[in-house]
Amino acid sequence: MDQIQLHTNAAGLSGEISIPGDKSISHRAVMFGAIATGTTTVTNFLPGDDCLSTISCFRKLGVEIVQEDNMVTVYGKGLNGLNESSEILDVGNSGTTIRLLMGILAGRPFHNVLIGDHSIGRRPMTRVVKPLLQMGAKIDGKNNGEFTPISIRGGELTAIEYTLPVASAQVKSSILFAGLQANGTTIIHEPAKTRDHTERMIRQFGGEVESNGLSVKIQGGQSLTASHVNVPGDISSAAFFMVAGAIVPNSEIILKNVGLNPTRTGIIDVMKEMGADITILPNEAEQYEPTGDIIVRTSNLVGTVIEGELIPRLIDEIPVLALLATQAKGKTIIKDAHELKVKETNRIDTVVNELSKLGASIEATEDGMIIHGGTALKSGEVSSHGDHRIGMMLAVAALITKGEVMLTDAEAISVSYPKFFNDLNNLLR
Ligand code: SPQ
Repeated sequence: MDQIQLHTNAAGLSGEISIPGDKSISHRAVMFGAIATGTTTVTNFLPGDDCLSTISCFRKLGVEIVQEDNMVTVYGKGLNGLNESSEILDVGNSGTTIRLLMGILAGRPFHNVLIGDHSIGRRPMTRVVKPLLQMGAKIDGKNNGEFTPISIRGGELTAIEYTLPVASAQVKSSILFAGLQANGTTIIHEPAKTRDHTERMIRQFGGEVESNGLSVKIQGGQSLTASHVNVPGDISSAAFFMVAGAIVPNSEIILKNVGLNPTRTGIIDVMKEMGADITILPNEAEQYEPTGDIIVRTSNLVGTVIEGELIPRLIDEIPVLALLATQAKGKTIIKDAHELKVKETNRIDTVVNELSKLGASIEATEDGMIIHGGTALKSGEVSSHGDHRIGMMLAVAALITKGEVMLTDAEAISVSYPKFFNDLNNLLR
């Protein structure tokens, strides 16, 4: 609950930073390493609290994992190498850990209990529990399996064909992990394309998965082989500096080694549409995940509409895009983003409330928000409410305010970007 004073009235940002490893890919590298046979090495791993929760859970399931800062070695013994944990598995603040882990445990013939922090305790689990029950796992939890604690007894699974009710990479990935262990071919249909890191990593670890438009097909009974994963920088972390570079006067910054997987680059498309001065320099090397450098300069921005199939491609960037919109000419409308209500906080309400405290003209709608741009932000006391992305968005907002801005619960930022303030300080002119 500590309160810190944020840097305000920045004279400009300049220089370059290397963006830390992608959170989604870091989780998956540990998970695939744990269920593959052999020694998996991970470089540029993100040592954020969420990914450390994933490591801790797999250690409790009997997997030897050595982690030193951003280097990880996972000594996988295959799916059969996992054991029942003698302790409760605590996923901390991480939705990705609990939902993907449930897919893995659904096919393991033993019992485990999963818990998390206060925020995890209010995030919906039925979206994962329902298909896994259909496949044959035994799962229960508070409110008929909607909330933690979740108890899971895995076993023999049968493949299903399943249409996701919401566009969610976590639900898709959870079913893919279960499908890997099921009898038959599992087919998943998505309402809109979500991040495909799980599919790419199945192939990287020697497995087969077929992607065809909005459908994904996986054959059960496959075993995976250890690999080396060099994690690209996280575009969701780069997003804070992309927006900072565009709105802080007198700025020009270079963000090195950013993941440019097309299922994640919605923020680049929207910022370009809003008139941001952004240059992308793709890396040539052929990799499982495309990467590149991003150059951003202070920009004249105009409002836009963010909706539809774009939403899953930038879902985690909406808080910082809302801030960007406060500095654009005209109105920005964000819709079709109901999913924001079930993230670490209700990100529609927290963004609207916290940015309003700094003088933004922003209103919540049923499935998003409307932002009237061109407002100068003012001093105030704000809170992350324990949500890392809200904390970083507010730290970027402070850069363009004249008076004092105090932030409560800044420590939440270590969930996805432990060195955020170091990198920000390095860019300040
Ligand atoms: O892991 P967690 O807590 O769910 O993290 C968030 C985030 O902001 O970092 C969401 F709150 O990212 C999710 C993302 O929103 C990570 C993710 C993944 O790695 O598969 C997918 C998205 O969630 P979803 O529910 O749309 O599948």
